Amino acid sequence: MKKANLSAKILTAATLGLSIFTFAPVANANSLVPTQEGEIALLNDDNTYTCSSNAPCIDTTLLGYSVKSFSNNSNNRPSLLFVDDTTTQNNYLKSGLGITFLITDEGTTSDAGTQWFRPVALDNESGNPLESGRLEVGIFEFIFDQAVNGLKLNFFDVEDGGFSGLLAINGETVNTLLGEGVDKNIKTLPILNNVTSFKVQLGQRNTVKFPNTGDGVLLQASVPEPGNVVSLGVLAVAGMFGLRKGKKASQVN
Ligand SMILES: [Ca+2]
Ligand SMILES: [Ca+2]
Ligand SMILES: [Ca+2]
Repeated sequence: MKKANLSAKILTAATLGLSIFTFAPVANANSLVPTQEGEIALLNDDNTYTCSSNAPCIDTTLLGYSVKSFSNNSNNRPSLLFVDDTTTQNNYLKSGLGITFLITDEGTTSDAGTQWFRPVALDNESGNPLESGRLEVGIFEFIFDQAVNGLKLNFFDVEDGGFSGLLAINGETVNTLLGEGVDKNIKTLPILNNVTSFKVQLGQRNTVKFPNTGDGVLLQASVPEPGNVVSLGVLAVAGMFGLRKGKKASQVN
């Protein structure tokens, strides 16, 4: 990429970030969901960060937290995590295979104009995205640089009960699992305080209600106080371009 192009790209993105910040409603100002669509760079055991697709790679350390992905019995390949808004269709590639987020998903369509964490389940054997990246199932731990108060978690579209919810807080098992709900429901957990980390399960593969696919679930997280998390557009944009020094996010297509 030519230098001029890169500068123009950063400028465009920075302008976009700023406008998102300027016009964001107060209620969303402290969302932990990055405002840009793309893939969350996941924390590895060796303290490096990895994106696995050609989507914009988002460095959440600039927002004060890191995300780890976990396997379980039905999901023995840790899932990927994206930020998605159904206003746009997205076409990404992982190792040449498509991850396509539609404006209307087959089962899990959030309202346009709202950003959600969106898991992408991978095939246990091949590691390929299931359902073209549209099976929204995974287990993730969010680890904060500093403890946060007033943490609010919204789960979108929990239709099959007993799988999705909070698995652990600050490393201690809690298993607050959500019951089933109607299509497009949003379930909010009681506010959590003094949180250094939380682990959630989003959805489940091959459930009783959805034996051939699974129950897809999305997540939002937010905090009430501006001082809690250094979020806001410019920093998120800086993260996308890997401008932070010290921690590296590698990208593998
Ligand atoms: Ca989208
Ligand atoms: Ca889906
Ligand atoms: Ca669902």
